[in-house]
Amino acid sequence: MTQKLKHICKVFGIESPIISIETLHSGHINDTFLVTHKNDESFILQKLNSKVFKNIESVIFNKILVTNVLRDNYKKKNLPYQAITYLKTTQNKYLHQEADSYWNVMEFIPNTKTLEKTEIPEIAFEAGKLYGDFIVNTESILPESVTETLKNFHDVPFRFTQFEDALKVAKPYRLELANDLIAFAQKHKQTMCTLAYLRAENRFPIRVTHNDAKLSNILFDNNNKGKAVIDLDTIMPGLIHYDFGDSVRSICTKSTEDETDLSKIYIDLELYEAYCSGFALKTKSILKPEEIEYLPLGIQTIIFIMGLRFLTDFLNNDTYYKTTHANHNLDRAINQFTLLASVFDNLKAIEQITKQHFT
Ligand code: GN1
Ligand code: MG
Repeated sequence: MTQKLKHICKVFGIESPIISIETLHSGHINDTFLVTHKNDESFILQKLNSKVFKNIESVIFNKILVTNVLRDNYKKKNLPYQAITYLKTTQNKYLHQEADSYWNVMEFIPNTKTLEKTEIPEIAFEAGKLYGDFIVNTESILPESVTETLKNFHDVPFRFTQFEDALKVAKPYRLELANDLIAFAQKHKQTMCTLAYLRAENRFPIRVTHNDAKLSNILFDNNNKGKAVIDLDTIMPGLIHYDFGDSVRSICTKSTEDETDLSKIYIDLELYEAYCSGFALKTKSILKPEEIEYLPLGIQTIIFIMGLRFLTDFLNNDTYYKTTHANHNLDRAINQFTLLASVFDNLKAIEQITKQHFT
């Protein structure tokens, strides 16, 4: 493998001496490697999953378009962030295809780190500002100029159909294990379809959105200041609610998606207050009242979608997400539905905090 990876590096103009190539294990879909080069210069090598992303050219186009705009805006407005720099191959392309593998390479931003979870409100506040500024600074891009590379990605009716198809073919022992989760999904289906119906009625502006706006997709510097938004593979036209909600589901709980001790999985209102105030600070002036009104439903809907997708993959014998142990997807679905139940229990407080920061 290392020889193969070194060859890909060469295609992107990264010559010897390469000091090390290390696999990064955080993603559920693509394969990612950290390449350490001479002079402390490092790169991120990414092999895109072509089973998931059928239109990889457009994925790359979306990423380049957005990073270029972010870079210009950060500079123009003197914002303390950095945009990702993608490398070109010796053939002047951002994407390299070899057999059925697709590769792209980014510069690694030195002195930065990612976090899987946090207990620190200042970090949640920073994350809110960074993702808020992402939305504000991509506003100048026409949403139509960005391709919807994964159709209906955050659409509950679509995800529910996939779930129902999985129910029909699932093995009996999997159905049995997932019994309570299946009932939970069916019980909440109707409410969780609300945003999709409102979107179909054109009730919200369509924006350029990140669509995987979780904590681990932020680079923080050594002082815990937000430095860069990463993982731009799912940039598409979308609703602000899902980016906001995805951040809340990953930032405003002290546990990760893989936590199995259910007593540790709950929405932390102090972290929510901090995240919300950072996000509101940046976006308040551009958001429409109907967008603000439905932010709390955005939180619920995206957590529901994640739980449902993990559950569906479990019923389909774990073919979509990478897993490390039997029932991993089931555990993740339990985790997400537990978090959602906590959001339901704290909804009044969440609505109040949201209102307070956005008005
Ligand atoms: C996947 O691979 P990663 O971690 O960037 C998934 C997201 C989910 C996430 C769950 C293309 O993202 O939708 O939120 O796992 N991406 C795709 O953490 O399905
Ligand atoms: Mg992602």
